[in-house]
Amino acid sequence: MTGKKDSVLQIGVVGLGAIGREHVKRLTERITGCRVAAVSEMNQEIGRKTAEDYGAEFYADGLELINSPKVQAVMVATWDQAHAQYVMEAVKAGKYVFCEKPLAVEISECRAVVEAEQNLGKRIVQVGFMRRFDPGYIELKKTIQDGKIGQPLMVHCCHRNMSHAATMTSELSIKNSGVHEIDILRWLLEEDYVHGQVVLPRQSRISSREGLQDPQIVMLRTANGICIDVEISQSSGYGYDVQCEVVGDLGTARLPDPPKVITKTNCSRAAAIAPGWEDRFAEAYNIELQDWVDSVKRDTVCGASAWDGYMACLTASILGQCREEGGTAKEIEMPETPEFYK
Ligand code: ISE
Repeated sequence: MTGKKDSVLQIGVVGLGAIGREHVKRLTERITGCRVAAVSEMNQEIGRKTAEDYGAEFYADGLELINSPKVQAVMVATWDQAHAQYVMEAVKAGKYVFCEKPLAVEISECRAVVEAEQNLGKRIVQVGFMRRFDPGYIELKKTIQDGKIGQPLMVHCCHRNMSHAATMTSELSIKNSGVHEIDILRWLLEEDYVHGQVVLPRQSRISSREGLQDPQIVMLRTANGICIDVEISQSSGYGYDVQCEVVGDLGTARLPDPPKVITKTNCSRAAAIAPGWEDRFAEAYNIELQDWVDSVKRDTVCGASAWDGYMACLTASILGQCREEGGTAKEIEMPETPEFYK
């Protein structure tokens, strides 16, 4: 892509579920310097309709889309289980690829992606951990790095979804939702994890169904001994709520709650809470995708790398084993980051 700064980046999007459709809209209406040239979707009716609405070409086969000469960069937004095969194809084709989180659901798939990228000799994979672009998390990281709260000792977090899809399981609750926490806290603290554990509270009656333990509490310890607890819930019932408080030896720092108008009426005080991640992290997605497009046009990548995706999947998988074994604590052995990803 060198020397293409002023051209229009031709993007092919594979997968048009909730996030895929959001990205097509955002890339078309909000992000500058690019266009959605092609889309692919298993549900051909949705695929063809989206292609028509956005003046893109429809491909029934995602692999064919990736290899089309009309596509310069690829976005993978399929269901999680299919991410790895499309990312691998894009790497094989030597095309920049933005993969929605998680990079893959299996550790072996993540390992294959980082190996393929290293063999190619150039970083072209970005994983869509959009929280890294959220102004609140960026400010929180700066606060910690400026030393305002001293040395971080503990982090208390919660990740509450208002409700969940019928396909949600105990495993996905960590691999699909919890994976955001795993990535953002590793980024925030700039430390790898050495230890993990899962604690299972009483089951919520709202999300009571076979195969879904909800909520779950994930505990992590970093290399320097910072202790993290994260409540992951798929059914808060009241809204989408993401909280993070870092406790240092000199003070605490808390992720801002997105500012909403506060009303005071009838002896009560109220402010709206976002119903879902689409609203809560809208700004983060805007910044993330604009950055991706601009970076690709400069022939480089930004944001979370395939290595970060691999480390998140590794941690989530070990936590999954902890839960399956009734919550036992486990060591997390994270390999050293290769030079290529530093
Ligand atoms: C969903 O897939 C997302 O990525 C959201 O950001 C996250 O908050 C939610 O829990 C996931 O299910």
